[in-house]
Amino acid sequence: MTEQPFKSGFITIVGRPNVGKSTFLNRVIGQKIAIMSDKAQTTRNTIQGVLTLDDAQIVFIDTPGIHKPKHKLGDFMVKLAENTLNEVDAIMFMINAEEGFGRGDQYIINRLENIKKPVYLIINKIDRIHPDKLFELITIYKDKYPFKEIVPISALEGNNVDHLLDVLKDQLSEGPQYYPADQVTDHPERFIVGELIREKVLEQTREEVPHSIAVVIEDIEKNPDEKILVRAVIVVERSTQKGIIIGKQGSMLKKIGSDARRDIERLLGNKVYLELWVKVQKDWRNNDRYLNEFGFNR
Ligand code: GDP
Ligand code: K
Ligand code: MG
Repeated sequence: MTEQPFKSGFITIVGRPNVGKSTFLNRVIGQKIAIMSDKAQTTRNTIQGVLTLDDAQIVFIDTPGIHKPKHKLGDFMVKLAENTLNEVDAIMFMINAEEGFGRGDQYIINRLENIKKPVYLIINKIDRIHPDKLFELITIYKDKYPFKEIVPISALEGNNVDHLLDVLKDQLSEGPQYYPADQVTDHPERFIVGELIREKVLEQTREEVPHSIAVVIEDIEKNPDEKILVRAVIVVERSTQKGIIIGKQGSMLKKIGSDARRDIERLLGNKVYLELWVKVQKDWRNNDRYLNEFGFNR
């Protein structure tokens, strides 16, 4: 019997906001490394999720959704997504089975025109549709781009995800194990802690607030045999937003804090004392200095 060579490679996941990119990543990695919500622009930086199998290692890159940018932060996010396309071994273009082909998809397909990497069309959320609709979608999308393969899945419920992993694995060539088997993400703990807090703010707020916030982790203090102290600042653009996030007699901030603390404790495997502040920083999304300070490096 000849032994199969170890395979590895980088695969990026692109698609309109809310199609389920982060949900997929968390499912295959088996741990919450990318935050999810029903709001667009939840994912702002690229997140690498590392899946190590017996015979292969796949590094997934979860990108902020590709869409027409409206402000500097949006511009940064779109560039980030586009830049990864030429540097990976394969591309997963994920769509939401509940939605038809739209301008957002055309925009992404235009971006894919000059890319020489294999592109897989992933039709997600099949748990929400009738099989007839699936057939219809496949017919429409087949004409739009020479996809290497079309794979329907449910990232939420797990349908067909193992099959997709087999398909992707076949695509990879022989390569080294880039990351140790127990490492699931390239992001530092501090980043994920900030994201977990941002997720709770997104869950609690409506309309313009979600997109106007940044979370800055000022300190993570670990002392043996004690609770880990996490000090974080939620940055908003206007004082009205500060009021919303704090809530009546601090009720909303308290809820955000206790929900986030639970997730952070799971991540760090220790009891946590979370200190949360809210600060107004006018128009930070259009200010290069603040973008840098909040971790959106160009
Ligand atoms: P992203 O913006 O593409 O990263 O999308 P998210 O992963 O944040 O998911 C957006 C929303 O879609 C969340 O509310 C998810 O729970 C939901 N979602 C993701 N995948 C599925 C799926 O396969 N089926 C259903 N029913 N919902 C899903
Ligand atoms: K989202
Ligand atoms: Mg996401």
